[in-house]
Amino acid sequence: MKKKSAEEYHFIQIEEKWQKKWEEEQVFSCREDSEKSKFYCLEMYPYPSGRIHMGHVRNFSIVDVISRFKLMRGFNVLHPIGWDAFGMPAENAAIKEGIHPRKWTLDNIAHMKGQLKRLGFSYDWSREVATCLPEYYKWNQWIFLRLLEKGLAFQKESLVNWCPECQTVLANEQVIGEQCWRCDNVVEQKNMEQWFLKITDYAEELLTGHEFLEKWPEHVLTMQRNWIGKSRGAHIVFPLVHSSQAIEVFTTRIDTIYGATFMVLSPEHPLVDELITDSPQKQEIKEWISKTVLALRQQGDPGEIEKEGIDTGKKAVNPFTGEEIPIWIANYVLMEYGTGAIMAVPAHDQRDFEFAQKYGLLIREVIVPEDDGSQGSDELFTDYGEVVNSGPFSGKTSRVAMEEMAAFAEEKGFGRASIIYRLRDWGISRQRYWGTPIPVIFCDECGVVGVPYIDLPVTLPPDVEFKGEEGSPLEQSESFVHTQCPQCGGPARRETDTMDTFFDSSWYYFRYCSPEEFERPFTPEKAAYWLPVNIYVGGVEHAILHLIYARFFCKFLRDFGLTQIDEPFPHYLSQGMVTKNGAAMSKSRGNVVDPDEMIARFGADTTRLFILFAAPPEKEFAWSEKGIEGSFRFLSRIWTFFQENLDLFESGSEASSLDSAKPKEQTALAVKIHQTIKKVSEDIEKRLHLNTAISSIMELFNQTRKEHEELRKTPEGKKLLKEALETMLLLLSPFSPHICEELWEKTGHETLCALHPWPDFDQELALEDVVTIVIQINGKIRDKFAIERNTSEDKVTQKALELERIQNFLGGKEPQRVIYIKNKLVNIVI
Ligand code: ANZ
Ligand code: ZN
Repeated sequence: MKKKSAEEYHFIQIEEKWQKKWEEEQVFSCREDSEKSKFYCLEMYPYPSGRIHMGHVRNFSIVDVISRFKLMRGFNVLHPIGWDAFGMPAENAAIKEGIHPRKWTLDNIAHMKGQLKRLGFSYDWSREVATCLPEYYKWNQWIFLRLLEKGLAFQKESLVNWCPECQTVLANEQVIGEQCWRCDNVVEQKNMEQWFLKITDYAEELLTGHEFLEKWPEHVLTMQRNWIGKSRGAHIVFPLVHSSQAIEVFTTRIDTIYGATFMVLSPEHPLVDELITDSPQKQEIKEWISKTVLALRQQGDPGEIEKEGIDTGKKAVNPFTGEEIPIWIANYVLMEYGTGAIMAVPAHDQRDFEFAQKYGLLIREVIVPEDDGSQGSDELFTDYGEVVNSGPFSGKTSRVAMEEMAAFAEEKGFGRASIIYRLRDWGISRQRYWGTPIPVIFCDECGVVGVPYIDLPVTLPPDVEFKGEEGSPLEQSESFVHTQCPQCGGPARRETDTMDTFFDSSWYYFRYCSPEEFERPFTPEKAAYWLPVNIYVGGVEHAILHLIYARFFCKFLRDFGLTQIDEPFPHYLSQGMVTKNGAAMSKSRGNVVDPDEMIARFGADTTRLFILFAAPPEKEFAWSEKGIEGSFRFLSRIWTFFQENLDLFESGSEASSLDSAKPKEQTALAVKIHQTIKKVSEDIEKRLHLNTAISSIMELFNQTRKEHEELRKTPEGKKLLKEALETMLLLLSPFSPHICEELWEKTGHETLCALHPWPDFDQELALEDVVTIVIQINGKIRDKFAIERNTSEDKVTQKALELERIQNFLGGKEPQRVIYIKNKLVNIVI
């Protein structure tokens, strides 16, 4: 048989051709359809920095495979994309290069959009959002006003981290060491009125909601749990001696209160001023405090700094012992946690112990190990145990004492059992231009007035200069700042702070459900159809903040009656890093691989295939030149092999193998085909092991190549060969969609491969280790079937007797005897 000379693999033309076709035919646009099951695939939308990087390619390729697979599986798939388009880099670029942030951002989006299109991702582009456009950020403002009405947005004076270089307030997590996360400049402290969202109202639900997040990586749940930081304990009030004031503390160990021999206040505690007001060392103490506050603020982890303190000279009364104990100020007590004051128990708390030793303070033991007698270790006993030296509570266990002491305090009116959280309210004010203006007006007469809904959006004024000097550029815009009070009509000022961009990303997945909605942030009915997101994929760097904020948004939007779901992302996959030469790809290391270059050299199909093949999604992925060449060779071989076998599909040859009922021919290749379908389906669907899915497609290809000469000799063989080839295209198409479309077309299909139903596998053929059982009746072969090796005799004979052909031969007669030869033969004697 004459083979055609192979046409070359011109991936550039092929990829362009199919991208155009998918777009023209709007193959991936979707709309609600109650008849169909929906599947919402989501990746973390990118920041339009200017160029797509390999981390994006990896993230988006993973989601694209799932999305295309689900589409072929018959789901109504929503796979949207958009841009996290506000933020500092745009403004910094404006300062440095004199380009307006809007132009810089939109140009970047246009460029990156082209890159995404060249990668052939199956987005519904009609749903694209960019958060920097008024049609999006109008709804940030709308949501903010709702929060304001409900008391969930409020203003508070607070010390903030201030980056003098970026001219903005930074969240604590944006301060790394003492430096700004973006520009590495040393961060300073500033006191300012800031807007906060009351996320702490949802602290408990954010914890209990973990119950519904079974499909989240355990380490991410742990990070969130620690971030929320729930502690059970008690609040206890210690009255001051010679004053009617009192200090309230939070403790998790009220059972140790008889050992509380001094108290410690945070240097920022509001009582400090009053306590030292008549102290002879007042000046000295004040200086020490301001020095310490600064050092504390600049230090990432206060656990690491040397403990230092100063005596106020004042005393408080331990309400349990009646004892007067000294009040100190120290750097290891934080104002942001609990009440900013502690009762110090140096015998049972490591920090208090170190402090007491350093300053010669009283140490009194009040807890001993329960199973005593054992090693009288020198180490501090910080565990629960038996309470001693504690008046009426002596002899009780810690647990019992904790309950009884809290009850006693409550009865006497100086305390109560309580729960606190480490989670703080979310400061959203940023002194920047390139963000959503907070829709609030300040009026001397009326105070803080929300902008009326009909006046939304409050748009960013174009008349600003970006000089990078002190203050927000918005403050410099006269047209923006000066306005009328919506209540009294008098002259008023606009808020010039803009919102943290995490606000934008907390609900964009709602907006995708109805990007055209113009009366509300999204259409509740549409959101009800699409949400929750079925799978969310993104980097672990967003595991705490973004995911907690998004969960918080979902919960209050539910309480506002806009959605019914409690959790937006029941399944979250955190994809691993992309590295090269052992380090994360980064410009500063100079080990960045440019996706555009790879697309130009090898094609999008190869780039996608390689990035998915070399590691499972959640693991680190190491870039290698050899690796991508290997993936290219694989696709080239597939290309060539199809060219050599196209004659099988020419007119006159039989119709597609997939369209006709398949004979369950027992050959190694038939088994391999069905095993591969099973493996690839389950690897994608159940385990997300995209890498092993690809390797099994490669195995199928290799086996097909090995057997094809032989198969071409018979009509049945040809048919099987065709089945193998077509199956391969269908299985490979979520990974490398363009080449598959091209070959699908070349093999005579008129519909798109991307829309073809995913192949089903034959249960019997797909069994892992299969044997063929021959059935004889009175010594003559009558039928055969496949079954898993070492299936029990009962099952095998039962199955044999049930086969239609055998039933026909038996004609209703009971067999006299059934003989089974293991894994080979069933002989029925009649
Ligand atoms: C007395 C005591 C005795 C404590 C003892 C511990 C052990 P978690 O578990 O993290 O909630 N604490 C309270 N507020 C503080 C603050 N603002 N800065 C620093 N430390 C603070 O820790 C609660 C414990 O941390 C509290 O219980 C308090 O010390 C301390 F044997 O009170 B404990
Ligand atoms: Zn007014």
